[in-house]
Order: sequence, then structure tokens, then C-alpha cells
Amino acid sequence: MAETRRLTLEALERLTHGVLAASGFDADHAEAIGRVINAAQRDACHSHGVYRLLGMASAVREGLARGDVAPEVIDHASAIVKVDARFGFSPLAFERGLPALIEKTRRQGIAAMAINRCFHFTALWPEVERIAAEGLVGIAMTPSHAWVAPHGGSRGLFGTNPLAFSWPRPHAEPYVFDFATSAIARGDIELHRRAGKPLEPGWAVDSAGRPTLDPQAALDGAMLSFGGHKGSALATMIELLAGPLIDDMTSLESQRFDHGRGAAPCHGELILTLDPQAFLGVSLEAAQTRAEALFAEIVAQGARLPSERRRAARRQAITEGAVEIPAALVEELEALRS
Ligand code: NDP
Ligand code: PYC
Repeated sequence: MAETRRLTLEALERLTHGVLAASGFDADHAEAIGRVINAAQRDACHSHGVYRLLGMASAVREGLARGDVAPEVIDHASAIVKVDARFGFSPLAFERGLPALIEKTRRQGIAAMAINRCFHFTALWPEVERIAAEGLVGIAMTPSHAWVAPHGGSRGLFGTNPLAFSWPRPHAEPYVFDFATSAIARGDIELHRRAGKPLEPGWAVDSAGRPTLDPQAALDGAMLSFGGHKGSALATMIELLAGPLIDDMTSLESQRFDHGRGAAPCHGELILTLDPQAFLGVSLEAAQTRAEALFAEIVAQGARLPSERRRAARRQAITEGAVEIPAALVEELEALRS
């Protein structure tokens, strides 16, 4: 077991802000990124916690991404808001576009937000949780880099393409799932490499297309989609909807745009929102009562709802006021801090 360091939630926030400030991020970006990254660390979503600061910091320091540009919010159509991130990071772009997205959804029952030209490093559940907190249904998706082989192939083509969904609940945390359409997020493969741990079967093939449990061979080879042809088709859908449909790059195009520099993926993101009441005039109460009956049936079978593990980790971190982080990672981050 790797040695860990216990950081209070306040110390975690100071560390994140210190790294971002020292790496060229302005206060607006640092606030927006800090909210998402620290929430992921607090919720034991390790693949998208503070470890991601390493890649973000180097992307800005090397001049590939911008940590100091204001996203431009464009009122594109009655149900569509566009946000040009201008090669900055996605969290601030999302926050800046959200008020217009909510307003359009309430007015029309359904709306969409396309974020363009953004560097994307974060989990999607913080976004759909924010949407659910407004009483709206949310769906978010984004490509990344061409790391995942199509089912039946052995070379990277799709991104790890996460899909997140939220449904607001009257007296409970929203129903939220958020998963990569690859068998595992690439961030988890990188964490396995850092920890010297083998992968699980079915996650990846090496550069010769042979199944591998070696994280480095997987990073050099190709990842596999979850659920075989089904995950592969979902990944294709995300490439199309959050790529050509919104006039942004597919994972393959994004990887080519990167010119082998190994930076964070730069591309688009699509967020769809629905207002249960305004959509077809169904009463919110009636829709939610039936949804609650469905959730109760799931739980009655002994199954759990997605996000329960994450929220249990959140409660524990808040109760203890602290989180455990691998000591080597804390040292690396401290070295980057101003
Ligand atoms: P996981 O496979 O760990 O979890 C996926 C979802 O399934 C979570 O909502 C999880 O809830 C839920 N879940 C897990 N086990 C169960 C179970 N037994 N019963 C019910 N629900 C369950 O996620 P991934 O590794 O696929 O993705 C991790 C993160 O990586 C995501 O947040 C995603 O957004 C992010 N990501 C971001 C990318 C980007 O380009 N920005 C690319 C790829 C991934 P719980 O958390 O409570 O376990
Ligand atoms: O973990 O697959 C991943 C990922 C890609 C971009 C951000 N996270």
C-alpha cells in the first residue's frame, strides 16, 4: 500500500490554488477548476482529483492551453447556448454558460450548451449535479484523445468519452451516473502505472493488439470499450454529437491537433438539459413520484444507485474534514506550488 498524507479540506484547497496560481491560471479559472478537482478528491473520484493538476499545470506552462482567457458566451439560438472556451479549460466555460442554459431550458423545456475549443480534464458529474440542483435533467458528454479501439479493432480511435446523466429527486440527492465508455478511465490506468499495480483483464491491449495487464503497455497500445460493441457504439455517438455536430474535433482530430505533445485533450463538450415540467407539461410531482417508485424497486433488489459510493466518501471527508492522498503526489504538487 502506497504511503499517504492526510490533508484537511482547507489545506487541499490551498494546495490546489497554489499550484494553479504558480502555473499561470488566473483567479477565475483557479476557482472554477478548484471546485471540480477538490470535489473529485473529496468524493474519492481519484482518477479526476488533484492528480489532474499535474497535467493542467504542464499544459499551461508549456503554452499549449490558456489559464487566463475569459470564455465567450454566445446566445446562438432560442434553445442553444455556445461557449467558446478559447483554448482555456472547461470548468469556467461551463460555469459561464450555465445561467443562459438554465434560463433557456425553463422557458422551452429543452436546451443545449455546446462548449468549443476547451481543454478537458475533469469528471462530468459535478456538471450534471449542478443542473439537477436547478430541478433539471442533465446529460453531458465529451470526446478526448484517440486511445480506445473500436470493438473488433486494436488501435486507438475513440476517446474514453464519458457520459453523465442526472435526474433531480424531491427529498434526496439526485440520481447521477457518470462513466467513461472505455472499460476504465485513462486516468485510472495512469494511477495503476504510478502505483505499480496490474490492470484487470478486458481493459486494454498492447501495441501489437495482445491483451495486457501492464499499464504502460496499455498506455502505449489501446484501451477497450466497456460492454464490447455497445460501449463502442456509445463512444461513436459521443464522437459525433460532441464533435462534428457542434463543429468541434473528434478524438482522432484532437490527438492530431496535439502533434504528439501529450497535452490534455482539446475539443468540445455537449450538455443537454430538460425541464421535467416544461418539456411536455407533465407535472413535476407526478414525474418524480413515478421516478421514485423506480428507484425504490432498484434498491429493493439489493442493488445500489450510482453515486452512492462517491457520496459516502463525501460524507466521510466532510465529517473528518480531511482526505488521504498518496504522499508522492502531494510532494509533486507541493513542488509546483508558488
Ligand atoms: P466508474 O466505473 O468508477 O463509475 C461509473 C458510474 O457507475 C459511477 O456513477 C458509479 O457510482 C457507478 N457505479 C459503479 N459501480 C456501481 C454499482 N455496483 N452499482 C451502481 N452504480 C455503480 O467510472 P469510470 O471509471 O468509467 O469514470 C470515472 C470518471 O472519469 C467519471 O467521472 C468520468 O466523467 C471521468 N472521465 C472524464 C473524461 C474526460 O474526458 N473529461 C474521460 C473519461 C472519464 P460511484 O461513483 O458511486 O461508484
Ligand atoms: O481519464 O480518460 C480519462 C480522461 C481523459 C480526459 C480526462 N480524463
